[in-house]
Amino acid sequence: MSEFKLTTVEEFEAATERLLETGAKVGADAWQFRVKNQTPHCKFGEEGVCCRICSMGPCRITKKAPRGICGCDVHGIVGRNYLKFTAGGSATHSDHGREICHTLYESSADGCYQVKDPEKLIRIAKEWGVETEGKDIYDLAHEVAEMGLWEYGKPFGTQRFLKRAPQSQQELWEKNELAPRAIDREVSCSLHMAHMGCSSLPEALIKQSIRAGLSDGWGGSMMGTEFSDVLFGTPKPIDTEANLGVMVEENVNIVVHGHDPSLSEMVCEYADSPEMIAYAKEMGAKGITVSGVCCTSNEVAMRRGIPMAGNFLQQENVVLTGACEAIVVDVQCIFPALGPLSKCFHTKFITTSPIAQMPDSEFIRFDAKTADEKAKLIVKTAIENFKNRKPELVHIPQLKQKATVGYSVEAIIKCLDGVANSQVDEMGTVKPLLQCVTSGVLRGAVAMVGCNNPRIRPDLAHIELMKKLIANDIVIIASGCSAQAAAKAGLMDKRAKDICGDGLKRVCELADIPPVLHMGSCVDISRMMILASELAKCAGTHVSQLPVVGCAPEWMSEKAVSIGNYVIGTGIDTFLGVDPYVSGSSEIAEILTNGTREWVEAAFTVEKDIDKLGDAMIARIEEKRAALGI
Ligand code: NFS
Ligand code: SF4
Repeated sequence: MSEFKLTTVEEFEAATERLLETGAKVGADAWQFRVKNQTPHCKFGEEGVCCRICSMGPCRITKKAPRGICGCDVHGIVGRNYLKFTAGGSATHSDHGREICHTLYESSADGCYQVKDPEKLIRIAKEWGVETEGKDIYDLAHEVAEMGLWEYGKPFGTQRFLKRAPQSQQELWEKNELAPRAIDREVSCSLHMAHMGCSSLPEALIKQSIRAGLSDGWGGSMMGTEFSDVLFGTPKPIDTEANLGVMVEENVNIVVHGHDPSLSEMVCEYADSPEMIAYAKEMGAKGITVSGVCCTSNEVAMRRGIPMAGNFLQQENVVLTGACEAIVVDVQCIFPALGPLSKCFHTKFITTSPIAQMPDSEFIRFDAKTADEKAKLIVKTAIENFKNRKPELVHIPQLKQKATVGYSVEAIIKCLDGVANSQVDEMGTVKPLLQCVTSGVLRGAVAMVGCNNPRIRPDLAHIELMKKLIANDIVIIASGCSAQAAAKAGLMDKRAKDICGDGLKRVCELADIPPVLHMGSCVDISRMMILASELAKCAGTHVSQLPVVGCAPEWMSEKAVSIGNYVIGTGIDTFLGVDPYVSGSSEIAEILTNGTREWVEAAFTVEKDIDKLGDAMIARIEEKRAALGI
């Protein structure tokens, strides 16, 4: 076995520098240059004190001008901006979940999509009170999918999945009017509250932010995750690789980017077909390599072992290799820069969703009914583009690490069974995991999530924090671009156990797992909510009492703020490395970092110094242990 060594951020950066040299040759722009043009950022925007929700403004709050023209003070303005930011994220994640419900509704025995995990479908159907006995699996799929779609617009009641939370959490939600009703209603209601002349009371604005967030985490995102598992299979541990070195120079390289697995699953399926591989050979390539960027990458890595080319701030790099025949995208986190950038190379930038249309792209509209022919067309387009490569521009940085991914809640339960060798029923329980925590072998767990952001040296915060935490016997569950940062560094290689504390190292050895567990894409943070809930139920505590915290050190998107709201809304303290534009209001900042405890027993901590952020998490975990007397 070759010697194991983590890849450093310096090595990532050297690879990027080399790619930017290629970019310079062809006159390509890159985010590194655009950041310079955009700095320093507008202070009013950064503090969240600018309001432009009516045309009497824009109003900017300063010492000399403490109120907008309508009389709104800074706390109302910052709070409204925060609520709208959350609503944007909740709408986005939830609409992704809605698309998955539609895909499930379109599934059939002989159509483009089948049900790959019928047991999970039956489990959800029973949970929702649907009669399953003697029913055709596709009839059941359609019935459950339609029920899922009603969760978006039902006139009465709250989200069905809330019942999965511990009773104490459900009671808090009810008592404080935080239990999310129909998902679309929470998004609309947020926009309504943030309209000119509606809410300007900080408590009301933050409460609604939490409720809109919860409608994402326990509604739209949870359905996105659960029904993706039903359609494409519940993830199980699988080996893959990560970083740009997964692209293969002799092959046709197709990069899938975005979020909805309906597209990428189909593209992978066709790229793997003998017909397409033969066609690629005919066109002069050795084969076809599909790799991924952002959350789409997480989806297909977990279910198929498709390698991960990179995370958010690496999306331009895949084109800069000069070896990318097509970058195929669906929705979210896609740089519009990919249009002009692809024009500097032979790369086809293929957009597929009416929701994400961009200049300088080729639009191949994708939908559930014609998914197979469209996916085939996309793969063919990439293959036929191979001959247009400019060999003098091709350079793939030879950086990659092995990773074991695919730790769904089901998979974690199964792996951990081996550790405490307790008797488990067929579904398994989280008892062994809990025993590891109560005995102190593991001190606790951190959910590391979120993006990259040029405000933070890319990937450094994710990687340094993870190294620090695992050395302190804290297991990491990771998702989204944070998970990819870990994989690129080598932290999802099982051999990374050697840089852990003794307790975590022992657990990794016994359970045969890496210390950083890949739980999926950002909608899969709903898996983390289920895991935390199961642990709390098993321990007979509130979620807020568990030695578990959340962390998004490099977050950037509206979705991330929605996530933050539902993670604290579920009772889990959350640590951020980037301020969510609220520093302009002492009242909003106070509610978010402390006041929310009164409603949900958790709050945010914002700390830009990464080392201090890590210390604060460890201290919080130890505080929780002490309070439980463990
Ligand atoms: Ni999450 Fe996924 Fe990445 Fe951030 Fe974007 S890909 S949904 S938002 S950037 S982690
Ligand atoms: Fe200004 Fe009030 Fe209009 Fe906002 S709502 S732009 S603070 S007048």
